[in-house]
Amino acid sequence: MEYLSVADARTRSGLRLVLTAGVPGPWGEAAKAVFAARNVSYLPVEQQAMQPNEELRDWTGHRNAPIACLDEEPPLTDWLDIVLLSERLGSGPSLLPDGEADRALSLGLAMAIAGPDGLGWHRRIEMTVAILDEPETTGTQLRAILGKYGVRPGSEVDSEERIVSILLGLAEQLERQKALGSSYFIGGAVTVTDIYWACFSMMLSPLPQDLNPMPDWLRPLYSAVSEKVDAAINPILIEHRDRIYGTHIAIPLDY
Ligand SMILES: N[C@@H](CCC(=O)N[C@@H](CS)C(=O)NCC(=O)O)C(=O)O
Repeated sequence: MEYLSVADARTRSGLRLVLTAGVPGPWGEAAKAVFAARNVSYLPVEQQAMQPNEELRDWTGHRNAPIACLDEEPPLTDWLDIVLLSERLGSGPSLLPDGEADRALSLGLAMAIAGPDGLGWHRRIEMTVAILDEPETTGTQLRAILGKYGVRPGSEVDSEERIVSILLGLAEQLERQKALGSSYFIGGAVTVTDIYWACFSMMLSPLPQDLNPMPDWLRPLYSAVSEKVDAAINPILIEHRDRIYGTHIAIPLDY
């Protein structure tokens, strides 16, 4: 993907979406998929993973990704704000169910996937906690960044339990839907929940290299899951995400 530099992006108007260049950051991939499904176009802007990104901070007040910057409006970093922006700007079928209870269920499950204390949050802890043991990270900026992501010695113990619980809950919901004749998380059509699960599943069981061309160092990190987590990846979850990528998200991934 071609990215604008922050300096160039600042001179442009319209929607600019800051994304971590070169890796499939799950929050960024989900934002891209949601905007695409809602026919919202944007200019991609480069963020560098785990770096200070000072120019970006100067522009938006934030250093990580994704960040959605629409004209002079305040930059949006939260997954929910990005989803609601796609609803506001986009066209075609909504990615949120009609009824309030179904809408709450859809957003609640997406929060379990992408929100604080959710699947992505805890999976990141599992993947990065070992960095704390590397002597060169002592006192560095990287250590400070990890601290903001809740990465502390021993924090991975709770993470495994939380990841398993979320995976079991997601699989239960798909089983319930299957019994009703639907292959989507809620109702009979694609919602943000389907898209967020598909994108975040890359952190546990990535699509093959030809569809998700990750750098060599990243694939083993994303793929290595504990036995307990592996046992909680019900095949219905993988069948679902393959179907969602096959139908609702552009592949091969381009980042
Ligand atoms: N602000 C986002 C979470 C964003 C996030 O955690 N981004 C991470 C993963 S894509 C990131 O930018 N990591 C690289 C970095 O921190 O430089 C939300 O609340 O939904």
